[in-house]
Formats: sequence, structure tokens, C-alpha cells
Amino acid sequence: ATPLEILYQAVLSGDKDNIVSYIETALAEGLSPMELLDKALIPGIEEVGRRYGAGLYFLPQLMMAGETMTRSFERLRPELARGPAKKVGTVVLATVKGDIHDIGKNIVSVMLANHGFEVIDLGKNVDNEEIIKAAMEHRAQIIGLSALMTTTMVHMADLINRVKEQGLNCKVMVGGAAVTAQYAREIGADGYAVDAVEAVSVAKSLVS
Ligand code: B1M
Repeated sequence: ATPLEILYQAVLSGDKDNIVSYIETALAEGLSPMELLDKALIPGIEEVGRRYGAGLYFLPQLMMAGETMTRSFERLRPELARGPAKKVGTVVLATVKGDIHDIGKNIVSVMLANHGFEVIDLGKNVDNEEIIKAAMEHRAQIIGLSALMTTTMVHMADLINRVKEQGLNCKVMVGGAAVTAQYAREIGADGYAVDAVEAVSVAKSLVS
């Protein structure tokens, strides 16, 4: 099997003990960190989600795969990070309240930082109040929210209302598997991105 196939299978089987060594092998063979994410790790975790949704996988398998994905991302994070770029703006980033999915948010975080954004990453399961406070404190031009569940994405609408009510001079950008461009429009978000690469161009357009 190719290194990409091995990584894909390792995510499917939740092989958290070996994933880092598989990543080393793939990197040593000259594959780029972004390629590993886009061509093996993300497709792997998406397939896990599909199987879980279809009742073929259960919670323990979902958790093992999640942990495998997190470990692989932690190994790739320093490889993905580039040197300092000219500062283009400040983003306060968080996964919304009640939602502990942070793999995608972490990828978005690294990508934005690579493109000159100062990223204040508040982590996962973050209260809207805390997000607003941080945005004011850091004078962020953008609040970036990630939500993976239909039950938690409603917090995005609430945050946008608060931003408007308080007259905060801050754009709100949303993303995450549960969120669609249509939902983003409905709740009055200033930006939506389907993946981390698009998140960078959307964020840039919001500060220009
Ligand atoms: Co959970 N989970 N999970 N899970 N999980 C989903 C989201 C689910 C769709 C699976 C399914 O049923 N098929 C489902 C939600 C269903 C729904 O909403 N209707 C689900 C569920 C139900 C649950 C639990 C409730 C399960 C349970 O306990 N019974 C539980 C919830 C816990 C909680 O949050 N309170 C749970 C737990 C977990 C784990 C902890 C085991 C683990 C997460 C580990 C972690 O994140 N540290 C996990 C995982 C791994 C998934 C799936 C399989 C994969 C998510 C992922 O990491 N994708 C997921 C299935 C799926 O999404 N299809 C699923 C890869 C990641 C790179 O993509 O996050 O979408 P994503 O990010 C992308 C883009 O969306 C975009 O860029 C990223 C890079 O391209 N993006 C942005 C993301 N944020 C952005 C922000 C932006 C712009 C772009 O602007 C600011």
C-alpha cells in the first residue's frame, strides 16, 4: 500500500499508536503535510463519520479515529506552520458552546496564522460571552466560529445577534461540517468557508 493508503486505513481503524510513525514515513517519502491531510487523513475521518452515521461504527470507534486524527495533526502542525508573514489582521477563533469537535478548527487556525493573521484561538466548547469579550479585548476584525453539529450551530446565530446588538465593529465568519453557505446567509454571517484554504481567502476579503 502507498503511504497515503496506509494513513487513510490507520484513521479508519483508529490506529493511534502507529499513526505518528506512518506520518514520519510519508513525510520522509517527500509527501507534503497538506497532501497528507487532504488526500488521506480528512477523507479517512469523513469516511468514519459516514460509517458512524450509517450505524456501521459506534462511539468507541469514532473516538479512536478522532484521537488518531488529533495525534496526526499535532505531528503535522509544526510542519504546516510557516515563518512570520506581514500581519493582516486579528481573528478570534473558537468552536461553539456544546461542541468539542476541534480538528477542523485547528487546521483553519494554522492556515490563518500562516497567512499573516494573529489568531486568538479560544479552543472548543466556548461560550459566546467569552468570544465577544476576547474580540473586544484583542480588537479583532474577525470572529471565526466552527460548529460540527446541527444542535450547536444555533450558537452562531446568537453570537451574530449579540455582535449587532452591541454594535461591535467585527465581522463574523463561520464554518464546520454542519454549516452550509445557505445557513451562513440566513443567520447574517459576513463570511462562510467550506475548508481551511477557502477560510484564508474569505478572511482576507473581510479585512480588505
Ligand atoms: Co462527532 N459528530 N460527535 N466526534 N464527529 C460528527 C460531527 C457527526 C456528523 C457524525 C455523524 O453522525 N455522522 C455527528 C453530528 C450529527 C449532527 O450534528 N446532526 C457527530 C456526533 C453525533 C458526535 C457525538 C454527539 C457522539 C456521541 O457522543 N454520541 C459527540 C459530540 C460531542 C460534543 O461535541 N459535545 C461526538 C464526538 C466526537 C469525537 C470527540 C469522538 C471526535 C472529535 C475529536 C476532535 O475534534 N478532537 C468526533 C469526530 C472525529 C467526528 C467526525 C467523524 C469528523 C469531524 C472532523 O474532524 N472532520 C464527524 C463527521 C463529519 O464531520 N462528517 C462527526 C475533519 C475536519 C477537518 O473537518 O471539522 O468539517 P471539519 O473542518 C473543515 C471544514 O468544515 C472547515 O475547514 C476544515 C478543514 O477543511 N472549517 C471551517 C471548520 N471550521 C471552520 C471555520 C471557518 C471556516 C471553515 O471559519 C471560522
